[in-house]
Amino acid sequence: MEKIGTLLAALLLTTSIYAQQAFKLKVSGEVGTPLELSLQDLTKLPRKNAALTDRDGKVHQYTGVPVYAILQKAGVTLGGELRGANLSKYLLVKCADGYEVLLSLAEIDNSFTDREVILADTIEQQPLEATKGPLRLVVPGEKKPARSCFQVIELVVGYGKD
Ligand SMILES: Nc1nc2c(c(=O)[nH]1)N[C@H]1C(S)=C(S)[C@@H](COP(=O)(O)O)O[C@H]1N2
Ligand SMILES: [Mo]
Repeated sequence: MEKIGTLLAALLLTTSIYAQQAFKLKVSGEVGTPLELSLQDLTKLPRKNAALTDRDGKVHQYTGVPVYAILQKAGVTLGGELRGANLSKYLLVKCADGYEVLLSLAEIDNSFTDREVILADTIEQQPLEATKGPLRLVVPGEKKPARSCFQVIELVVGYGKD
């Protein structure tokens, strides 16, 4: 019985390691270069902290990669290029359960705001639990955590102009 338990634990561990290795974050839409980033790829980008207040008012510390840095890597019109018609572009963040949230590009551009929106992979210095990970969008400075969507799988840049 004990052996079966050990085998099962080993199997679960292998499966979760495999899932982590197989994971790819897609970056698509109005981008210069569409990307499929592994968690390993994300380790090469800068890291930032962001605080998120949960539904019970408790503050949690997350760390991860600024969304700005990921979009910059994909050649999205940010910084000096985020003006004129480009201001009607948006970021749609898609999650494994079908949940989707939208931000305007200006909300994540550090030439517009000091608020650092990140794709987090740790909470309180620990990896996110499987039901929330491997990546969670953390939108700090909001009254509720509804836009901080978990199990993010894709970033889609769109054009909202009529
Ligand atoms: N993928 C995904 N992310 C989501 C949601 C969801 O249904 N799916 N719900 C949101 C809402 S409405 C809230 S209040 C918070 C809850 O986060 P928590 O379960 O970590 O407290 O997650 C947000 N992120
Ligand atoms: Mo919510």
